[in-house]
Amino acid sequence: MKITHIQAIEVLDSRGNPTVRTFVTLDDGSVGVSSVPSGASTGSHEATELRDQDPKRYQGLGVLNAVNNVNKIIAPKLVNSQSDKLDELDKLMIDLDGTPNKSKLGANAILSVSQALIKAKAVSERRPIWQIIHDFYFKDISPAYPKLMSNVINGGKHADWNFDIQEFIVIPLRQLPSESLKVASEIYHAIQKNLKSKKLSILVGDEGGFSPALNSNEEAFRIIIESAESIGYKNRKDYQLGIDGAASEFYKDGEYVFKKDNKIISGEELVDYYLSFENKYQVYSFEDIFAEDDWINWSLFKKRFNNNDLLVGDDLFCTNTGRMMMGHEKQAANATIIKPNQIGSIYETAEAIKLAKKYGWAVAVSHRSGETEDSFVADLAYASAADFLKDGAPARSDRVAKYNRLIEIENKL
Ligand code: 2PG
Ligand code: MG
Repeated sequence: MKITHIQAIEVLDSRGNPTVRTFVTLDDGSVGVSSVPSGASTGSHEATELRDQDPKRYQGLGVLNAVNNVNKIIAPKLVNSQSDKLDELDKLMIDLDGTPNKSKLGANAILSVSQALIKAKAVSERRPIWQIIHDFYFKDISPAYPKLMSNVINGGKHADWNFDIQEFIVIPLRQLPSESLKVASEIYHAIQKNLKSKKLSILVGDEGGFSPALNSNEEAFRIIIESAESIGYKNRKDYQLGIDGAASEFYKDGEYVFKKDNKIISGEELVDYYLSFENKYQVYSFEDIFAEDDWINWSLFKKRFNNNDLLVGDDLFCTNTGRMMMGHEKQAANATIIKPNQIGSIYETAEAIKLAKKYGWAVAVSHRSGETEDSFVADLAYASAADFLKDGAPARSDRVAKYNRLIEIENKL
């Protein structure tokens, strides 16, 4: 099919900040629409999210320049091209940008087109989005349902007053998305009931998880375990626990500052602190527990922790194959987060997933804290047989959109 029209507009994300939405039209009339998400605890090695920096609009967060780059620079180049060669179209946009981190056109601009092209192809061929992604990028592997990583207690930058650790995550141990979602939702509501009974707040953070005024970071584990037990779910058998430290956010001058626990500790002491989570609460997944360039402590923890558990690089890798190669060489992790907007195109995202699989790492395709109703990552997770789909709480439309999309896929719709 020929691409006949590409148009981007500025819309809002779940935090109420501007983001890019792009419409790609093909000559049979098929339209693909896609919006890009936005992070709060962003890694410094991420591709550029182009913001206008005009203080007179949206506190400088407008994306009219990125929108303009789609409409005035990308569209004239891509319109009239064939839509089938998805990777070549992505490479064309990467070349058009010409910078190592997409700082000219913006990763938000390029990714919105990259995703909308796939969606337009899906509409045109009357096939699900995951099938287009699978057949184009992952045809050597069978699609598979990811397990869910559901962020039920929010701290760090997503609930900017409370826990230093950004996310406390429940990972249901079920095969089907519908069964996993039921476990996550039931635990989420058990936590809500438990907090209410303790006269604690049930207000939520950016990803829909609760952010109660507990006395320490660790107490969040006890709340989750106690709540889950109250409805018959036993840690390890029914679900695993995970954290996302987003530790770059509390790394200051070579030390880690835990405001909640009133302590400042070194990287080596932090290794012991996290190992105590593994022993005391059977925490299974450890994401971004050290700062994004603190390679030494990543590798130290990897040596000392139970290697059946997960040490997950997010800001550490930024969905960037170059960073992943460094991580492999340094034995710094055994799993990676995959966020398309960290790198800025689906072609490069697919390359990162393939590399992670080659290394034998677990793959967690992920949302961002600022999301939209676009559920592209659910299709990507299934198409690439990712081990996990990381999303927020099983509540709020921006988060539930991805979970519900997996349920649609499970029901072959
Ligand atoms: C993370 C994400 C998503 P943000 O750190 O993993 O949970 O947060 O999008 O703010 O980077
Ligand atoms: Mg993270």
